Amino acid sequence: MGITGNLAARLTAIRQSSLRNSRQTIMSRRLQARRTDGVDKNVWVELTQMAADYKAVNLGQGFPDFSPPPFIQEAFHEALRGGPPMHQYTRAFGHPPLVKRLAQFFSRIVGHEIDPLEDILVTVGAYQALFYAFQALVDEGDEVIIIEPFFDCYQPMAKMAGGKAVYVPLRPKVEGGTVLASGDWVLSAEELATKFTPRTKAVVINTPNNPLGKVYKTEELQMIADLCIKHDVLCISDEVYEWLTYDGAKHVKIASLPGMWERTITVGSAGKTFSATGWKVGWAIGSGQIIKHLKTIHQNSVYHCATAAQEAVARGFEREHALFGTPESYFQQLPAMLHQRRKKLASCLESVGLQPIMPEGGYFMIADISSAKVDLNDQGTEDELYDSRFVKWLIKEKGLATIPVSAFYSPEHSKEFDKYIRFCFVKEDSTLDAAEDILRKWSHGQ
Ligand code: IK2
Repeated sequence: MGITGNLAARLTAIRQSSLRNSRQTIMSRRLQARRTDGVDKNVWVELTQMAADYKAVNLGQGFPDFSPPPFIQEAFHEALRGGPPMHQYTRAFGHPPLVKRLAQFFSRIVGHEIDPLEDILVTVGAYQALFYAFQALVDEGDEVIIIEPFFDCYQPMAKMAGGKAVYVPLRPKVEGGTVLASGDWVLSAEELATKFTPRTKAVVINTPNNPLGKVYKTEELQMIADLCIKHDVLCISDEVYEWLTYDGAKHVKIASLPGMWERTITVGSAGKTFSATGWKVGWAIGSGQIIKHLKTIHQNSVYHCATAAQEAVARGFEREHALFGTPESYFQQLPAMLHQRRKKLASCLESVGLQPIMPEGGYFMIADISSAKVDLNDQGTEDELYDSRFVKWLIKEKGLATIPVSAFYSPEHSKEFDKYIRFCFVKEDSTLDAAEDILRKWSHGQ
């Protein structure tokens, strides 16, 4: 090999070595952004898969296994047949007919004239409205007060925005030795007051609550509102189950209380409203001064939600506006139907010795499993909480899927609440019958 050949070989060797080094640099670099640390586990992903793997009767995840009402299905079909505009982008912050209907519908409930273009943002489900609220409003180091038990995504969303979750639990007030209803779980005003600091940016509430079914009373909301106003703090109010209340419980919007419209982001879900969770249409409603910041996140990330689904939801609200308060309204019919299913599930649980906590609202019922005698030694990992191991046992050995209630608590408090599991009763009667069959056979030792 001549001088030129030597040089070429050396250059190739240098190039290969620098390529190897740069590959090593990439491989040794941290692949993951810190905001994803510790939020990688997700109860829905894990248990939904497990329920499918074991073909379990599914009272786990909160979705109806029956069809949405015909009028809303027809509205979607019509939207799809509505020509090119229904298949293309619409207004980024919400399809005009939908924001118009939402403003018309909710203005009378909130007692405030809602501006369809300024005060509403349509999102991909309530999940995204919540995500935007955290991203747009919470800064590095801000504190967010979360009332336990809580829909599990609030904590990772606060963390991913750089904030810190601060927890305050609803505590069961025990009378005569048993807690029988979700209304018996109460928030201590004194305890909540101690959680506010100069870094507190927002309080998150969820009424009707998932998983407990608690429907906050006006006095309870007023107490929270007074503290928000006193400390000049925002309120993120997750009200996806707003139409689902039972036994005379009344849903009240915290945004309707004096001084709260200006500081509340109310989150809603067409999925829960019209029993069509797969459509993933949701919204955030609040003062334009706040919503404009959520819009900033939206226009720089998702930009736009599916047009035809928004059109269908607009038609659904148009119908419900006309029928509001009448027996034909779906917002009357759905809770009436679910009231029966809730009673059916409660009596089944009682009959097999699992004490249910009767929910005043929502999709779910939690039940005390402390009296169930089950050998869980082979289930889950050693550090896994009792309810989580119990739920896995129930799926694998009995073919029934439920959700552990500790998943709705902070790591600090989950151990105290690991003797409850959550059942979804928004299911066909035949699904509830199949669950009852499993529970009865189990209680008879089969
Ligand atoms: N907020 C709450 C309180 C929810 O329960 C949900 C839906 N979660 O249901 C899953 C379960 O608990 O089994 C949402 C927000 C999200 O709503 P959407 O489906 O509109 O994004």
